[in-house]
Amino acid sequence: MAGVIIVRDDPATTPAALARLTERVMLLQYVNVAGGNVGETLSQNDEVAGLSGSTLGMSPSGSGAVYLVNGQKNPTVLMQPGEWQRWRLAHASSGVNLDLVISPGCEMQLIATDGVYLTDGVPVAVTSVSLVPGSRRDILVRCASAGTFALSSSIAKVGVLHLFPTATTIVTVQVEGAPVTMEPPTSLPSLPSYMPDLRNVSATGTFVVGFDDGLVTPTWVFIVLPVIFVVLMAIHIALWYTRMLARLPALNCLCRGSVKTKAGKTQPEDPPPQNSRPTPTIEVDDTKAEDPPPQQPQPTSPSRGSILHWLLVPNLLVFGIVITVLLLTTPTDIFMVNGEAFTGETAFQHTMALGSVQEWTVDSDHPFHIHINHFQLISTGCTGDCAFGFRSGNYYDTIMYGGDPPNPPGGNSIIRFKPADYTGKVVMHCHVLAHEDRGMMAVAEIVS
Ligand SMILES: [Cu+2]
Repeated sequence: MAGVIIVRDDPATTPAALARLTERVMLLQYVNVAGGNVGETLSQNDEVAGLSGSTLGMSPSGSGAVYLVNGQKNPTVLMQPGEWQRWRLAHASSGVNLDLVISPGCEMQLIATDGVYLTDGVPVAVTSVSLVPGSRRDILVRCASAGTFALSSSIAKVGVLHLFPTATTIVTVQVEGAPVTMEPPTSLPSLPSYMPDLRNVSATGTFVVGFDDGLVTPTWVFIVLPVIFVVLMAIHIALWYTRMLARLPALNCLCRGSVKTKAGKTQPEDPPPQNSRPTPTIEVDDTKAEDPPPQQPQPTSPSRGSILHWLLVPNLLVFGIVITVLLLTTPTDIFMVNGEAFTGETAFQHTMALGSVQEWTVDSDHPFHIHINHFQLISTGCTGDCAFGFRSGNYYDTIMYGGDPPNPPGGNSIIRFKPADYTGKVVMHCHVLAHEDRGMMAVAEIVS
């Protein structure tokens, strides 16, 4: 379940050309009626876990993945030819990126990112609008002439993490009626005072955010394994000293002693252990297949050394099986921030002072999201435009993939922000729900 909260602009400071636009609020939700996320299993991403097996009346081809807009599949938006509308897009996906394009004949301008107008105060013409999990984008849209157009998911960036992989119409745009002549807004409301332009401001606090994941064996395994080994050896030694195995003489005879054949061949044997008793020699006639069976050895007293040796084999075998099973079955995929899976809300990884200028270096392979304070993107790590459209200078609360292709993956973003008036805990995390819930979350603290 998801919804949208709109914080309205102050009418006194909103440009008239912006205020008069017809608004469309579009809550975009990824749903996979076949179960699971793009490239993931249902257990890793269970947006519709409770609906597994149901198609909700939808029968999409392929993966079964669809986008719903305000709960509808491919709704129709009405516009007049030449009309500019303001669309507020909110991406309520827990783990899939979406790249939107519009049909030729229509155009889009970006005016706000994650609820904040562009820092430079002017709309920017864009050919696509990319949304990572949790992104919000406000865009201006116009189609010049009557007809049916489409806002569609693009597959141009397939290969970028978790992109919705199907070229699908998300919204049908029906343009009809009397043409209108409109000019788009040329200016945007100023940002609030707590979102200053920090591009040329020196930082007074720094922090590095690194995202990692990998298979980790739980600590208890490394405690249990030596305990099991000690127990096995204790049983082994106890049995030996109490001579319980003296009741199993046959076993002893099978493992010790030489076997000499009538043909003079001597079967391989292990060297006798030290302090062991003399071992019996068994005469075996192997010259004829029909020869009578060899004389059965007489029960003898077991050798302590040989029993110890014999018991070591099953002991080590059991221990080897236990090690193998535990090491193969217990590791889980742990997601971490700076090498630590989330351990608690007071395990602060960073402390910052109210009013300081924070400069963070953020590993942008995962969608980094932080609560309380939006941040200004200072540097993306991309050569040219990032594949997901992130631009330095704008404010965001979620960014990802500063190292978009064709740049090398693993690029870092530089962000700055100024904690303004809130003191206390601040949560930061990967905005892929399945990663966050498996530990990719951390807390920082703002102090006065
Ligand atoms: Cu992640």
